[in-house]
Amino acid sequence: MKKVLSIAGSDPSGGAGIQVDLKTFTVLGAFGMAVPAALTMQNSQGVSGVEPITAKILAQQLEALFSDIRPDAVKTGMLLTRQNVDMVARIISKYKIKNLVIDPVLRSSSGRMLLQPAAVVSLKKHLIPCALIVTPNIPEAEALTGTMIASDADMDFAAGKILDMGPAYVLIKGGHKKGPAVDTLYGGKTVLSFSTVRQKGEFHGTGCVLSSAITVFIAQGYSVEKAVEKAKEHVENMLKTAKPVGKSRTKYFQY
Ligand code: PXL
Repeated sequence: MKKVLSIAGSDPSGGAGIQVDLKTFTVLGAFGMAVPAALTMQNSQGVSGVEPITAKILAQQLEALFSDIRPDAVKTGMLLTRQNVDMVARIISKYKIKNLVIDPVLRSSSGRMLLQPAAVVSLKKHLIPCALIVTPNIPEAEALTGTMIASDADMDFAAGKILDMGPAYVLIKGGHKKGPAVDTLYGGKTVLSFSTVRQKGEFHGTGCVLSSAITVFIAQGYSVEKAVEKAKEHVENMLKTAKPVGKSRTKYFQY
């Protein structure tokens, strides 16, 4: 049995954050664990509030877990504060967690800030160096590197800057660009592009599901390249059956 952990925000509507991470872990055959680093108040119409879990309580949750159970892979999502980013980095280093997937969540689709600006520096300096793979979308890659990404050359340049921070791989998700959705994986022997047909509609939690699926496949022993390929397949399948759950047209993954 492979054990995987999500350290991320709570989305009570069940479409993103630790709730959807656990659903993804379960459906892909892993034993899922979850530590909330922040709470969100939200429904299908958007995020109306965010509240951090204190770094002290975050540390107590992680220490209780890691002193007993060793996860095969860990992902981080919404961490909200600099203190939480630093605490996660400290504990991940202390327990020598190697299979770390970082989804550098900055904002919700509705535009709400999910990582405080002061935390971006800590993410780059302390947490990203511990990662096996970081999975930014284009706005996140721009924020991490302080560069604009308008062309393929811009994306290559930004990927190089993120790899310089120390992770083994970076997957830049092209969904925020016009045209076909192409995700590009840097860090292996060759640059790999994963292109998918763009699905109609607005979706909630796509990034969370992708990074969770990558985490499971890495725990199961797949190479990063294969884990990304299989995770992309999973997301593509889930997009086909996604449905609105509330008053907005935003679609949620149906597990
Ligand atoms: O998809 C980004 C995201 C991550 N984590 C939590 C969220 C959201 C978006 O709303 O609520 C908890």
